[in-house]
Amino acid sequence: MQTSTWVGAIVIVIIIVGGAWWFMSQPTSPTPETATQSNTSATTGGTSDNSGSPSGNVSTNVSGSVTTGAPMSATVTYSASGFSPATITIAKGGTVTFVDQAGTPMWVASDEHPSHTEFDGTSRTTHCATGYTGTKPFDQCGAGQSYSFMFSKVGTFDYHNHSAAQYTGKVVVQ
Ligand SMILES: [Cu+2]
Repeated sequence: MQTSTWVGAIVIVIIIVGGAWWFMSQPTSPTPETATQSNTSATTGGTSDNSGSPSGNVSTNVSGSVTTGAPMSATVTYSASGFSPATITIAKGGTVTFVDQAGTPMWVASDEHPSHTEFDGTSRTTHCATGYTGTKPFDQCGAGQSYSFMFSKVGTFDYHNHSAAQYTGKVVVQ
């Protein structure tokens, strides 16, 4: 009984393996058609994906912002290669935080170097003076690890590192 059971099992395995081999080898000629069909459907799928992705981007933009699409806060890092990103866009009323990761002095200040008058017309010697009571300047007025400034007016504002003025950047306020 055991021997006939083993024989039966072996026969079944042979049938399965043989059937599998036949099944695997059989579609060899129909495969190109299948591949062509799947390519066509893949292209169709890609087209529908493309038409679908813009709406996905739109919904991302809508959910990511309320008015202009620019964020209310952003971070710029200062490294050995300078400010990154070199141009940052922020919404009016938003705050940009500059972080020194270079290990060398960072003094963020509005152009032009060395007067720093471009942002609001006041010079560094005026708006960095002790006891200055005017509008808060876009000027760190000294080197530091981190500097945050809230941009309350729309425009494009160039800045530099006053401690190493060859390193520059730009804040776009929308
Ligand atoms: Cu300067």
